[in-house]
Amino acid sequence: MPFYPHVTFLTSAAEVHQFTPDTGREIAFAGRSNAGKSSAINAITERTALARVSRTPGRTQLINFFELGNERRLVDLPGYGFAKVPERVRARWLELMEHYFNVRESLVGLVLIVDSRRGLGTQDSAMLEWTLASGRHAHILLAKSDKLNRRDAQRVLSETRAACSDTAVTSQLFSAHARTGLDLARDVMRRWLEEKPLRPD
Ligand SMILES: Nc1nc2c(ncn2[C@@H]2O[C@H](COP(=O)(O)OP(=O)(O)O)[C@@H](O)[C@H]2O)c(=O)[nH]1
Ligand SMILES: [Mg+2]
Repeated sequence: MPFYPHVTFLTSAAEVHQFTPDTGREIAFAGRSNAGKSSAINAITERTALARVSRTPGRTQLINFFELGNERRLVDLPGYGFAKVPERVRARWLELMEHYFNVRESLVGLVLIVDSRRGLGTQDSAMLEWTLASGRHAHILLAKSDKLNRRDAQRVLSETRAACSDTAVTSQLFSAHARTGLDLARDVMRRWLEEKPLRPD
């Protein structure tokens, strides 16, 4: 039984006016290109090709919206950090992200996908700061943890938690291929999507 049995693709947006209506709640997935974001989305939703697993990273500069049901959405943000992306594409990415974070009232939290072999990078930290500064939740998936032995996996988890110890950011090990950490990630998402607003609207 899939965790989100009714998940469907809604739309791809390159501009603010193409965003889906800003109602209900949504969780955004972000990360460096090739960090394992599409694989994580597919594993968490039990779909094989909901988010395309790309072999040419850094090409998609679109925000993809998926409906989970009951006005709850999962949002696939364009990846960053790909070295060969021209400067104007980078600037465009920044502009789109700024717009998204600034206007999107239904955005409750960010799931940040970090390759567990690389650990947190500068841009990852910037994404976290952005999220926290706007009063939203953040959770890190240390992805592809099947590539690490147990000791190294625990080390990167400890380091990540230490780096975030002054904040409310949580983190966990995750592997789409080995299918580990799926339930923990889903629990975090469920809490964010279901929790009561601070001020009832
Ligand atoms: N070993 C391993 N490889 C993974 C895992 N998740 C993704 N990958 C590989 O990493 C590459 C990038 O994955 P993708 O999901 O497209 O990353 P994205 O660019 O962040 O969306 C692909 O070759 C995937 O097969 C994982 O859990 N374990
Ligand atoms: Mg992808």
